Amino acid sequence: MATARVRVRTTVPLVLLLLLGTLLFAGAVSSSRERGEQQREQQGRHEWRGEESEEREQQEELSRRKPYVFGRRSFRRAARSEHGTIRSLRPFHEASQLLRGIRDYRVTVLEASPRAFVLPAHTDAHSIGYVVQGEGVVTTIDNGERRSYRVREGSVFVAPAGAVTYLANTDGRRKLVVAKLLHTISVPGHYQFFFGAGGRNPESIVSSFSRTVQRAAFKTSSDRLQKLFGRQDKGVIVRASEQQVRDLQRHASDGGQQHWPFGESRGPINILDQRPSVANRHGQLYEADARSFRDLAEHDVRVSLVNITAGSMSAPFYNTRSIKIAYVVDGEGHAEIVCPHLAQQQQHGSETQRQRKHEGRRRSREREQESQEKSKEEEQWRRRRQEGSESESEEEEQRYETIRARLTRGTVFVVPVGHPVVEVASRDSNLQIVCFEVQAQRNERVYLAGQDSVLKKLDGAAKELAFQASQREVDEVLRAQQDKGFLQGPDQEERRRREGEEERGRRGRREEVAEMLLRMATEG
Ligand SMILES: [Cu+2]
Repeated sequence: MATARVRVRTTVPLVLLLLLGTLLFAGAVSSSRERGEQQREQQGRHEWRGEESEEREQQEELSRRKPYVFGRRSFRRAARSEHGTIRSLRPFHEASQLLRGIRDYRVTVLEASPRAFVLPAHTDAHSIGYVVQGEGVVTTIDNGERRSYRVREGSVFVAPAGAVTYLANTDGRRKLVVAKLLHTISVPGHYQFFFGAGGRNPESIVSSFSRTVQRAAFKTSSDRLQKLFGRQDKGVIVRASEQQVRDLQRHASDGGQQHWPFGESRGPINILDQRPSVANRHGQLYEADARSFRDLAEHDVRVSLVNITAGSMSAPFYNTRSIKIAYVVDGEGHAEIVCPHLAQQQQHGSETQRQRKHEGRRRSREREQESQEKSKEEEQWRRRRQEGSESESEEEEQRYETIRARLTRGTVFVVPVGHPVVEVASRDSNLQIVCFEVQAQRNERVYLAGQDSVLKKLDGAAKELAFQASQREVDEVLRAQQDKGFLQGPDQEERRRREGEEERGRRGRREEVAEMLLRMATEG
């Protein structure tokens, strides 16, 4: 437990910075990303790129099998300069139909080099940032007021749509990494960056007006305007001098959520400074929502950090209302997500195959016809499902498919409403995940195992009927697990036995801890 804590503390400032950087970066990146996408589209029209389409097919196949899991390769670069990148996950609803419910949200990650500065911009989306690593200063101009805040690993900050925002990595040696959730409010699932201050790269929105309008608006000659808005060409992320970083820091505060709800307080909070809402030797859960963090109130989003001790796991649970969008901050492990949709799709798939056989081979016709057929099949299938219980149909059993996702730093996974999930840390490292839960209000985490398992709360008779077993038998099983929230992981038991059997010369737990601490210290 001590190890877990230490690890979290060291990673959190970094995380905050990262988040911030990401937030800023994401804005900047987006516009160039969209441009890149357009270019790619145009290229595609001119030349056939076999490799790309193969890769796309592979990705599509993967997203069919694991629609809730996105590896590092699922990100596109939205902006890049010598001093940092902004990467962006493509819109969820484009990745899978099953993710339509979060089509308004996007995930971006900003990585800013030491002393990098992300240019001032506004976006047509709200953004909620979590600093994964490093430290920096975030500034927003909102309602005519400029506010600057210091952020570090664990900081959560909100930049409302339209507010001019900029960010600097204030550390001279470490990267700043920020993971951001963007809430799009204009074009669902798409966001754009708008640079006012700037020059040629990124292009300034100001210099995009006609010359005559610019002259009239600024009451200045075209020459002087061109000089001012035609110079900067180093991209969205540039490098600041030490002096400039000091200047940016001068008016920055730490954010003052400690007065909430008694006074007006704004600015980021550090989630790792909060008391964990669940904590034991197997893990801790830190949370920020509208109650603890005013800025989140209007977004209906909860941000949490889960730290699972090496070899431990979260208790299986589901969310009653929230859709969880998770980003792996550090460590390794895996998640299991139980999904009825995929099982239904599979049944559907085998059903239509059978149907095709009966219908004979009419398959080599034109595409259009094929898709018409498909939708006909789909409709037949749907109708049959609706009739379901009346006609004896073989496919009416409720079944689930388990999606197993390998988790490493940078993996994103989504857990839809009601879907049970478990997260397991590898034996070698703590697993840290930042979660953005949308539709947070009145959401409840319901545990399926552990001391506060919902199954324990069933009526005695309901237990007997549901399990076809005596109440005592049922209770015996349900009471065996005494921990709650975080539990011992699947491998630990076995490992402990093995450790006991093996000789003393072997690496002990204590040495592992020391090694981990050392790694933490040197990684920074
Ligand atoms: Cu599902």
